[in-house]
Amino acid sequence: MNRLLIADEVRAALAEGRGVVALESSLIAQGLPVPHNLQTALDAEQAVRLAGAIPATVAVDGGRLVVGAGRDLLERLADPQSGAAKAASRDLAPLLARGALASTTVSATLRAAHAAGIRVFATGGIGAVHRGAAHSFDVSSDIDELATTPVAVVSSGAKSILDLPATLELLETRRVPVIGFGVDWLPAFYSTATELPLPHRVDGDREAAELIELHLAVPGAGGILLVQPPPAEVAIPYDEVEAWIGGALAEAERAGVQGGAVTPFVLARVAERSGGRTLTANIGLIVNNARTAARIAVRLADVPGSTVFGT
Ligand code: PSU
Ligand code: MN
Repeated sequence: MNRLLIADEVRAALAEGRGVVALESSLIAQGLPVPHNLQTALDAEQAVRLAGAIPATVAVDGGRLVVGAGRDLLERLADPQSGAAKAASRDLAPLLARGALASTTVSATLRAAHAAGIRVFATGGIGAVHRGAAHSFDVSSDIDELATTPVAVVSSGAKSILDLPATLELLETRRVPVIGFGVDWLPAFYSTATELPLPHRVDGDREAAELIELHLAVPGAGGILLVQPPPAEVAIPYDEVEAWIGGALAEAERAGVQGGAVTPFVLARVAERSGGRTLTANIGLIVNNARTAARIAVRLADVPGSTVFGT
């Protein structure tokens, strides 16, 4: 049985060598509140189309790994009544086996994108090393999946509710290149920059596409992470965000939240404490990352795949 269901439009675009951008769906089912979740998913898809590429939102439904969710599936994912599960890559088989409805996190979306032959993927921020991970061992599987799956991810780095210095260290250990898209410093998700320098940078879609083509051709290549700040009009100063995050993390600890529930819980509490400002920033950066990914995907479709490492 073929468990991979690629939407006709996505399949045709891939066959014609056009730009395609994979999008995750955990931000729809767990990351953002109603009604912003569905609207953001549609806006991200629209941004991809306006930039000339085809969006492929990934999810799990009816025993299939869907690449290119239709409107109906997006609506079900966005509806809390439908109780969509959160699928990281390790959950794919169990959720497929029981025909569950599930969103896909970055790790599961990476697997799906690669299986479908998609090379560019956009998200808000990857999951990474949680604060206190030295004791809790809570490190998102997104990092290990990125290390082994040859797909380019366009993001605003890792969510700043996480431990960003430790995340950069772990990305280095797992040999994931972190590339500033027009920036030299790691963005802090809701905020423009941290004081953490990035090892590499590209300027513009064309340079990004050329680097991605080359990286994916390197023998044994895994993924590559491109990072860009949120749009200036929605970015929030770092110190302000830090205060909300501190309070939200303390709440999570008091409430005994664990595992996959941690990220959605903390994101929701930070949004509350900020009076919705982090929500506006989160939405803005998701759509902006989708747009940038689409521009890069369009360029990538034009870059001659001529790199070889021959003997
Ligand atoms: N970015 C957002 N909102 C989100 C996520 C990313 O702006 O909700 C999701 C992604 O799907 C990411 C997941 O893979 O959070 C990480 O979850 P965890 O920390 O449990 O690995
Ligand atoms: Mn976790």
